[in-house]
Parts: sequence; structure tokens; C-alpha cells
Amino acid sequence: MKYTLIGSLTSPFVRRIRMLMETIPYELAELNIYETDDGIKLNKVNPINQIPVLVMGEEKIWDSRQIFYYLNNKYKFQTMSLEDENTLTAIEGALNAGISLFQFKRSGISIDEPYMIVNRHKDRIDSVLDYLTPFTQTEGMKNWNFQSMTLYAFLDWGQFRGILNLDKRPVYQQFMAQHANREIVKQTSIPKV
Ligand SMILES: N[C@@H](CCC(=O)N[C@@H](CS)C(=O)NCC(=O)O)C(=O)O
Repeated sequence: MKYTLIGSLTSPFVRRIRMLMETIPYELAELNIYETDDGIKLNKVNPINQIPVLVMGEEKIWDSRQIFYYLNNKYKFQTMSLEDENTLTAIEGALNAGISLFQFKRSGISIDEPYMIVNRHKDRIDSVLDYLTPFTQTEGMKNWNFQSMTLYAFLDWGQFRGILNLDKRPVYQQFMAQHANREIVKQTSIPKV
């Protein structure tokens, strides 16, 4: 099967799929949706206009969690308990909140003002980080699976975009340090320019 992954080098949703596909050959079709008109091109392959998109011949998958289920079913990376599904949903909730905050910033809307929507997103991120601290301290530290890939992609991107400050969250700093030297983490690192 020939895979093309449409995505950017900064997107955390794309990065978790690149990490998942460490041992699967694919071509990365790079887009820059925020700084160029690549979003217009993306519309033609994904009406939701979001990345990643996995293309397999005529078939496409428009959502990173769907891509995970498809590939996991085929390559049997890991089993998923209900608890694992909830962990993934929690991290994605925080990640979506972070992306909204980033989009506010890019739209010139201050995220330092006490707007209700801004506070909802910030509170969600804090709530998820509080909830996931025991997971991060134990399983997250030990296992490199789709949950930890997603968490790593979120934390790294959140700091890169100035959305997250982990100074008061040593467990998350340890988690980052624990996985930072993995080859795939280094290969998919966010370009700093
Ligand atoms: N549920 C989607 C979310 C993907 C997503 O939010 N991607 C961001 C980039 S990190 C995006 O394409 N944003 C552009 C937009 O929403 O306009 C998934 O898991 O694939």
C-alpha cells in the first residue's frame, strides 16, 4: 500500500501520525495552512480543511484518530482499553483547546484577557493536565504508544507556540525528557524557524 500523508511540520496532530508511522514507508506532502494559500488546495482533498489527511490511492482519511484506528487495525501496534480511549480523548481535548488559543492569538485576539471562551480553553488544558498527572508519571513514562505520542506532540507544540508553560509541572518535564531522545521524536522535531 502506498501512503501519502498530507500535513505540516508543525502540526501536533500530524506529528503523532508521523511518530506512529515510524516503521511504515510513506510520502509526506507538506502544506503550510496558516501562512500560505495551501488551505485552498487542502479543501479539495478534505472539506473540513484540516490536517492530517492520509491518502491511499483513491481513498482518504480526514482525521488523525481515524488514521490511527485504520493503521492500528492493519499493523496491530497496540490494544486499546476504554481507559486508553479516555486518555486519548482527554489529551485531544487539551490539544484542541490549545489549537483554538493559538488561532485566537494568530487572529489578534488576546489570550491574556478574561474572555469566557479563552478561560474555558485554558481551564480545559489545566483540568486535563491535572487529571493525567498520575498517568504521565507511570504508564506515560514507561510506554511509547499512541497515547504517549499524542501527549508528547501536544506538550512540545504547546510550548513552541507559547500556549503551555510547564515550569510548575515537573512530571510533564520529566515525561518530555524521558522520550526526547527517541529517534522518531528527533526526526519529527518542530522546525525552529
Ligand atoms: N480532529 C482533527 C483535528 C486536526 C486539526 O485540528 N488540525 C489543525 C492543525 S494542527 C488544522 O488543520 N487546523 C486548520 C484549521 O482548523 O483551520 C484530527 O485529529 O485530525
